[in-house]
Amino acid sequence: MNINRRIQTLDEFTIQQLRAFPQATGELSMLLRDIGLASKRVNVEVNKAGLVDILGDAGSVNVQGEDVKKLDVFANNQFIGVLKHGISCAGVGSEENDDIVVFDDEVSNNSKYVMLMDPLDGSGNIDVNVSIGTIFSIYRRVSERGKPCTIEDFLQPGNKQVAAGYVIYGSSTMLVYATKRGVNGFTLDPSIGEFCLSHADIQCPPTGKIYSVNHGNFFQYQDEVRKYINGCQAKDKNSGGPYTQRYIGSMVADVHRNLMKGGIFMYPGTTDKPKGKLRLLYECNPLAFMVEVAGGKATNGQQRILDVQPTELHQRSPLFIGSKDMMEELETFINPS
Ligand code: AHM
Repeated sequence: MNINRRIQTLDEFTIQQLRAFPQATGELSMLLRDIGLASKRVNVEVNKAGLVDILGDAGSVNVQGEDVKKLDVFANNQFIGVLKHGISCAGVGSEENDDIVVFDDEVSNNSKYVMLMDPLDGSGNIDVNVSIGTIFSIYRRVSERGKPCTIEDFLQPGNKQVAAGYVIYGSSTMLVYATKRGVNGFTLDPSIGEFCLSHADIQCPPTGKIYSVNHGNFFQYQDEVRKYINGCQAKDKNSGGPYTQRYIGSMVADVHRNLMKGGIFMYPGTTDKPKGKLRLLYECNPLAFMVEVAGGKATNGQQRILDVQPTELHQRSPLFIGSKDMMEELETFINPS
């Protein structure tokens, strides 16, 4: 082993970042540490999912009307449990809970932040050994400190996010998070149980060769979106088409790949579901924040995702997200000026 090799753990990194802000209290570092801890617990269960009776449906339906998988429930409980017993989070909004979960105790009421999350995104893929993820979004609360947090703390536009990130449980487990200062990725080293900085200052390539969309819905998309998709398949594209189609069905994995390699991900509205499937607060906003910090773009087809004023905890939104040049090309189809 080369003992001179510099390995920086997630905790070391966040504390180092903190030193740039002498007035900072360290609460954000502690919150990220708690997220790392909860995700390590989830990771253990994801890795042994084939061995224990934790695969499959929990037998209930969540607020979105979708079957809840057992690992969804487990992940939700782990994150809420760890955050409730930490000192940085006043409450959580989760895909798995109808209402916000308010940690009404003395320590939590004095906490600075609230968190929104999809504890296990891509849960349809759990049973078949395909990458899944956790998505999180952190806001500074707007309600009075010392009192329980309120729904207003959660219904803030994405441009108010303090930090956002995801954990991807894939061929390796990675935690990637962004603040306005940058996007950094940490790979879990299972031998020491620590997330170690592996992808510093991630930049989304301005263009790429990959487009990600559910082609099964093609005839339900609006004409402009269909024309853009046809363009992605055309050989004579100025930008060197045809593009390659990749769609995992786990948005974290699709967006992570496009963030690293360049590409565009789309979940447009359909004739049946004009607002699409994805949730603004804990799926679209955190990924939009990360991709923008990395140099990319994200819209709902009409407006920058991060500028949408939320009205409901579980509201849905169409999403177009990815490399800057590819997004600008898309905009010439769906939003011509
Ligand atoms: P989930 O929260 O139930 O897992 O749904 C979200 C997932 C995204 O990760 C993915 O991009 C999308 O649903 C896939 O949906 P579809 O099968 O309609 O293409």
